[in-house]
Amino acid sequence: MLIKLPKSYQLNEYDVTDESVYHDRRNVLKKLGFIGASGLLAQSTSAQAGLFDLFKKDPVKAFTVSPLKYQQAPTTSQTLTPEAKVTSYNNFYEFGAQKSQPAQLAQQFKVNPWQLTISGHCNNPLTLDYEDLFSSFELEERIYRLRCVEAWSMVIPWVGFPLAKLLQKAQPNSRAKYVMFETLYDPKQMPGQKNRRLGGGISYPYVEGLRIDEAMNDLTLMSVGLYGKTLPPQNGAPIRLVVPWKYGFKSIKSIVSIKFVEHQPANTWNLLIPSEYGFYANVNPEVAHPRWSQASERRITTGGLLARNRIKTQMFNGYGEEVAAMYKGMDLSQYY
Ligand SMILES: Nc1nc2c(c(=O)[nH]1)N[C@H]1C(S)=C(S)[C@@H](COP(=O)(O)O)O[C@H]1N2
Ligand SMILES: [Mo]
Repeated sequence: MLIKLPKSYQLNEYDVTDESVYHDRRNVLKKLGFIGASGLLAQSTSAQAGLFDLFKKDPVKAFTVSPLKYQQAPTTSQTLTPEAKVTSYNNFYEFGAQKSQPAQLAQQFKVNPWQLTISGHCNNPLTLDYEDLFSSFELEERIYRLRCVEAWSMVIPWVGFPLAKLLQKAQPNSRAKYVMFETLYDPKQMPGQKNRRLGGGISYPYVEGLRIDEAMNDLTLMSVGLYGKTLPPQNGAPIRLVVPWKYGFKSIKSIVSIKFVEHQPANTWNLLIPSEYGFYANVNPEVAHPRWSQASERRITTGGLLARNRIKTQMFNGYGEEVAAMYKGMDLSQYY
């Protein structure tokens, strides 16, 4: 029996921050004199978002990252989410189901040596070692919005290469209809894989999948870095997927296996709660999650105290021009 206890997913659309932060916030608010002992529940969402800044100081920078050589992205008018937030507010249940846990519990995670295997229905199966991840393909910067199914979002400057380049190298054959991804399984290093409660009740390894055309889309990125440096462990070092038009759970971290398969592969959140999380998981403001609306999101930026960071969610997270054609004729409320 799967235990359905991932905390962040039990909260309503305005309370998407993890519980420990929530309780801290109550205390901070009380100390600052903003509220009486029972006042916070009546306070607005925006107050909660802004106050995140107050007590969430710079994360412990114990993790080692090194600079990368890459082609810079064109400048953007979007406000980037500060690096300190990208690396301290994470979903990586292998290192704990609360947002602050991965940054703390993943610090000793060993990413070198690493092996990423590409196999299945292809003519040229291959294995990339740690160094190959950074040298086999030209690295480029991509500034993408990341929209979590929990209704928060960030704008992140990733560094990586299109997944298509790697897949082409493996030469998939006509039986390759889907691509399956797997995260490292190593309970000695990943405490959430040993402890069911810490790991949010998930059966590990974490797995994900894409249809072959989605995998080949130019937007689909294999990321090896962010903010110009290698990925910190909590963001999925040494290599993770980034699929910007889909909910964040599709963007699987710390990948060891990519496999060409004939049939739609399983994906972790769908396995855990199929009525709430599908295979496609395209960002869609019109299809509500059974327990909260997806019409808007809390954009995590610098946002000062009481700043209003709630914005409208865009279809396909704003990437419709590049991806909508792939879903022509599909009922996206059925294929959520
Ligand atoms: N292996 C693995 N990959 C994962 C997750 C996870 O728990 N385990 N969480 C997913 C979710 S829900 C989100 S929103 C993103 C978060 O990525 P970030 O922490 O780099 O922002 O990673 C995704 N990839
Ligand atoms: Mo997510």
